[in-house]
Amino acid sequence: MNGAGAVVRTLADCGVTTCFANPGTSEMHFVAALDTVPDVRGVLCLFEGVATGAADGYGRMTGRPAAALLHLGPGLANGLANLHNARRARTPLLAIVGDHATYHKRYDAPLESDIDALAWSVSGWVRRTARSADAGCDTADAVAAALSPPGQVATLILPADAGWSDGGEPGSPARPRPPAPVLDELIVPAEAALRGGEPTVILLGGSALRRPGLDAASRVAAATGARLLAETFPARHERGAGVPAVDRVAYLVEIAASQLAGTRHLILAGASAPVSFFAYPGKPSTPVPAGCEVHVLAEPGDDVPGALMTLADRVAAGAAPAPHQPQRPELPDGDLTGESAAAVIGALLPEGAIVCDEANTSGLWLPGATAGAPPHDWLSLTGGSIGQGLPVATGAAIACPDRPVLVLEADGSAMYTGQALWTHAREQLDVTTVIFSNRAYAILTMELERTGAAAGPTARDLLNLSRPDIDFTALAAGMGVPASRAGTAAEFAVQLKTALAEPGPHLIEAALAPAW
Ligand SMILES: Cc1ncc(C[n+]2csc(CCOP(=O)(O)OP(=O)(O)O)c2C)c(N)n1
Repeated sequence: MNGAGAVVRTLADCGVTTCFANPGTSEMHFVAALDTVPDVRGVLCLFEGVATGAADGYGRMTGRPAAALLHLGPGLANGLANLHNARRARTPLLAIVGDHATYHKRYDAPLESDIDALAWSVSGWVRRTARSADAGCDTADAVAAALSPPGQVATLILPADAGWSDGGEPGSPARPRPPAPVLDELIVPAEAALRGGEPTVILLGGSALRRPGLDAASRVAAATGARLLAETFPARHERGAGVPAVDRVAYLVEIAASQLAGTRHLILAGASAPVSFFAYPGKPSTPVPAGCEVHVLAEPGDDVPGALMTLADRVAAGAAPAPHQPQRPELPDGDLTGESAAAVIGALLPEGAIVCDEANTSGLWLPGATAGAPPHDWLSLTGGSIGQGLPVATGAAIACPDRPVLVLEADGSAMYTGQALWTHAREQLDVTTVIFSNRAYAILTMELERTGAAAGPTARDLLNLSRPDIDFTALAAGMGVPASRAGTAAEFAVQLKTALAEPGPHLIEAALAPAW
């Protein structure tokens, strides 16, 4: 067995059964090894940002890493933005980056670059395999590192000769470390704050936003009067009818500050204390009010649901969680706007849907319109690096082939990694993509005002996506995804119903009336 064979065999043995790939010459032996290990499914992605975003979506939905196969430094660099989002999501993810053969590096061939430096910018673990005999063990270590709680990007750099040389041996899967149990020292201050009767908010993040954590937090809220909030951009949030509802901390720091106004105790459960996304002249960097005491109940790598359950048993012994009641909006009529589109989505969202939300300004009405829809998962733009929605949906659909995936995608963001549609078609993934076509970088028009920048017509033209208008139905059709355009709320409802009813990928361009 050569080193590449040992890597792929070890991946399969460790349960890494999907590899989102955009390979090159230095990865040819890895690619060849996929033929000998059918347990690992290779999925071709036509841009590295699709491969890394897909691995993020897969990891968020399974809790296990997928591999992203990338070509030297430039391939890794192309994938970095979505690795950044995966790092912020704390997703277990294994990046495998091919490199030149060890003896070839000193020639400084054109693709030579500092892969390690790029890798460390997003990874919690990086290793360069020295020789074929180490390839299997290094792979097993990489998988264990990716799974280290709460999850992280692990990058394995694989020189071509370590891949093609004989002497490879599969590595033994390592048992991942479990999340750390939460100590009494952390529970006691949170309990005291909750018993003190002062205004208290519990901020939920990471694994707290799954059913067991939500139920426990809801019990605490019911018994103590504490309010619950969720981090602004959760990696995966279970919500809908029957699940306790939790609003998210708002993106705009002024609104976040009003959500937290008067709070005397902020208890962090798997979340970091909230901060403003950006600094603005004259505005605070954090919405946490002065004088508010911040208590860390559980860090993201801890047993966060366990901590919440312990807390609930202490302060809410008799209390039951408060599930959100089933409730859907009426199907609207009239213009297609962000608001009416949200009502259509809320009315039609199927049970068990995985929603990949990169709707940006068009998504303002979505949380309210979908709160009482049948239970679903909501995946958001964790790191603020746009171009994640379509790739994340790719990985989520491969991870959960029996669940419908709905991508809610703003037009500007769609143009970063639109190649994902080709993979949706090739793999016949059950992904419905809605493009919110407002023909603008609308949020930046707002940010222009907020930053106080003096904007003229040249500045505004850089935030405008018309001239020409982008024809998303043509782009989708060109990549093999059936597509339609909706110009009214009623058209959108008919098209969404059809797309959700038929298996396989679909795209609907929601041509919105201009909002600004
Ligand atoms: C990788 C990356 N590049 C650039 C940006 C800056 N940026 C933030 S929002 C945005 C435009 C968003 O436009 P669109 O996706 O159409 O959503 P809209 O604001 O119109 O709702 C840009 C370019 C970013 N966040 N990430």
